[in-house]
Amino acid sequence: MKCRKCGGAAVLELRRHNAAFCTPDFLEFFRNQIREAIRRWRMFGPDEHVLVAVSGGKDSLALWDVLLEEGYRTTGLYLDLGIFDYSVESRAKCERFAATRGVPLLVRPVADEVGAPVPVIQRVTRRPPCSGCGLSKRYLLNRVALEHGFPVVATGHNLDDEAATLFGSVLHWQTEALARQSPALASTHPKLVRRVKPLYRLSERETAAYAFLRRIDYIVEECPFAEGATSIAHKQILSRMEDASPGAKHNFLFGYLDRARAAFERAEAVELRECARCGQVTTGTLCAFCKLADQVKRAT
Ligand code: Q46
Ligand code: ZN
Repeated sequence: MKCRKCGGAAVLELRRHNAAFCTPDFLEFFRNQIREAIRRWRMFGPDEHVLVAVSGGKDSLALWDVLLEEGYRTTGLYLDLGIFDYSVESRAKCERFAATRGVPLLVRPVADEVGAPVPVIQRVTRRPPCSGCGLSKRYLLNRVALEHGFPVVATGHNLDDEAATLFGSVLHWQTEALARQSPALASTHPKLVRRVKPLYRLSERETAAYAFLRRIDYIVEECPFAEGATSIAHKQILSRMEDASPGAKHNFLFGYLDRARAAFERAEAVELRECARCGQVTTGTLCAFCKLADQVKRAT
């Protein structure tokens, strides 16, 4: 196997690109995909201070690594979900990453904000753990960014994540979710911070290879609640399709972004208000986060 760029010995084959790369050329390919994502979706400019949401996993730390290498001004944000050893270890990975590179990291425990950690939220709400967890993460990312005056939040969602989310939304024809599915969500309200996903062009396998080749120390174990989550089942289905037909995930996601998304966006324009309690953006009177915190308070 030879590197497509230099003809040297390749370390990684990328079937969907019909290419193989040596280590330096793969790293360059990876950074180029991120540059292209940032450019094409005008995610942020060189002078903007980017808040990078990090979980301690390969994707978000690889993203942070590339943004630092590219010279962006960044601060990490770790939301401590309180999920047993998984949270203890993943927090330690983020703290070590930030310390060795001398970059700032904000840490916010979800329990301080909602009133209880994710496992207790799950018991109280009797809903899948990812439901309260995902809601809290989305809400806190935005609020912390606003509080600190960051113009943009970057998350480590990759091509596999985005294709799986799209697949789930299509299966149930969740038109609101389809309208919001994008590598870059503009700020449509003064209290909504722009949200971007610079890894959306890169697969999970590619981010794993990047993290390995760059010797990034990340948490390999998944969140214990990930097992059995529907998003994992969707990822497995898409991976089977990818094996049979390399490029299937890419075509599914990119075809949607290029040809279908605009129609959903037009159809789902909603009126935004501010939550009567916390002032964050919502479509109702009280936001979903404040309702969740009320439910936790009543039960604990
Ligand atoms: S952390 Fe939270 Fe994920 Fe764990 S509980 Fe589900 S949403 S799986 S990315
Ligand atoms: Zn609220």
